[in-house]
Amino acid sequence: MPLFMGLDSSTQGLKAEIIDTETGQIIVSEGINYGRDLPEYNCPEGALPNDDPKIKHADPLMWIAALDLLFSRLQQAEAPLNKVAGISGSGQQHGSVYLNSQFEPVLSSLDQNNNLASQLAVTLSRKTAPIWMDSSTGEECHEIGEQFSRMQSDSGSPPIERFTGPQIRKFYKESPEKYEQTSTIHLVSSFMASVLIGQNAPIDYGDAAGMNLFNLKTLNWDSEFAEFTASGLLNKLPGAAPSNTVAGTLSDYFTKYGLQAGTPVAVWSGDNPNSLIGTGAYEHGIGVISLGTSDTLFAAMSSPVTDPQGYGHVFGNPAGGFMCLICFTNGSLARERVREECEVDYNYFDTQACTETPPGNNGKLMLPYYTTECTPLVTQAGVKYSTTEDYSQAEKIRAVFESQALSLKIHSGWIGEKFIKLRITGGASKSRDFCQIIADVFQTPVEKISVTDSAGLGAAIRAANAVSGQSFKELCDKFSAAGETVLPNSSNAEIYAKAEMAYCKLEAQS
Ligand code: XUL
Repeated sequence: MPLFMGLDSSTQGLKAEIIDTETGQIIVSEGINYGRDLPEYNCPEGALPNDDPKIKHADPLMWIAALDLLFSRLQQAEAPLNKVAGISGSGQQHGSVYLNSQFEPVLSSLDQNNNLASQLAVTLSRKTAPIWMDSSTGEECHEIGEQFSRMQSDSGSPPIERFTGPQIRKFYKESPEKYEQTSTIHLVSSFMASVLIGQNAPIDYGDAAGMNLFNLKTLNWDSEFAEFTASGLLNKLPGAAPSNTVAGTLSDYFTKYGLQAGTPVAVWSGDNPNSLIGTGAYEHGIGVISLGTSDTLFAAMSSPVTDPQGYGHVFGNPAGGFMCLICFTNGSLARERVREECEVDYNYFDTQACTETPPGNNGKLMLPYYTTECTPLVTQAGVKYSTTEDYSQAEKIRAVFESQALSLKIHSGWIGEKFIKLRITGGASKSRDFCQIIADVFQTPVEKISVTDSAGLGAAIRAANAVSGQSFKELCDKFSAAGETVLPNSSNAEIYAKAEMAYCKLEAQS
């Protein structure tokens, strides 16, 4: 029974997926929620409270306390941990952990009678870790952008507030002494992998590309970017490695949960690169739309083209080559606000509203900026409508669906490829009407996939690939098969081509 484990250290919690690659079954799926299970860390939604809404940090000790808790729960539930033949993981992207010279010595002599958080507390040179939701580095992005006109073409993205480089520069400027005391700066992914293997683990190309420090042309750290970001930074970064690298073997500490010491641990990656694998979209031609708190669109790329507007990003594809990612902050956040404003239940919202309104919504669109938006960049929240006429409940609901679908289409145009199909995942994919609107706007078939944790599944598949050499095709055919397909209605093509132009105009006016 060849079992592999994928861990998913996300904003809200830590999950584990154990897959059996012979039967094609996910045999264990278990999770910890930080707010519910670890309230003492004061990060109910994944971030510590802060008076400045732009600052979003988390306690990195909470992430490793979750490892202890999750493994002990799995052990209690008699999960076959002793049969796990390989482990990998997924981390929320961009977040960074700052460690002093004690990190590796403490890791190599962990005491099984004590927990991870209390033993590793002394190894933090910065008590908190900025996460991807932080947008407080506008000044640093400006400075980096002024210095390097090649940042986007070489790193895959212009300087971005939540990316690790600008975050490190802010720390270096504000706390130079603590920066000096820092020996190693890890991403969430490489930090968690290091704890598992008892020594510093490398950062994979997928997650490295979300730092404004990695050069996609050389597939290594860019020494000029690093030195300008913070003096001496190159010496504080772990190595960068392909995503199928085995980073090391499981530390003896984890045998207390019934895991086997010496189990190979493949390098971890970011949640979006892992999801590319977990949704079976590792080859180009398939676009994935993941409908979550924020919505993302990602796809494997044949060559690393960049977005002229600077909203889209290029990361490493764990299966080799590159992937693009576009993140829309107002995802289910906006849909949920519209549902609440309309005072309707999910049944009406997901299945009825669109039957009462025609495709194109008689020209009624909206810019759904319930919060600030990263695609396009909108720094002041505020919803705008395309007409001053009243919107009925049903019209408002269709307006949010159609506007989000149009924005996904418009802001993915730079990728320059027509997708053969789209795969759709996440909570709102259960709305058949939203899937139909997306299929019609893109004029592309939309396949629903039922994977609940595509990042965790992708990590388990990567572990199997790295450790046992099974191909992504073989693994994804077993685990990421599509469910229902929603076909585009060609008679709506013209309506949405016109709506696309109207939406572009509305966006340009705002
Ligand atoms: C991508 C991004 C988010 C996080 C969520 O650039 O910031 O999707 O990875 O964990």
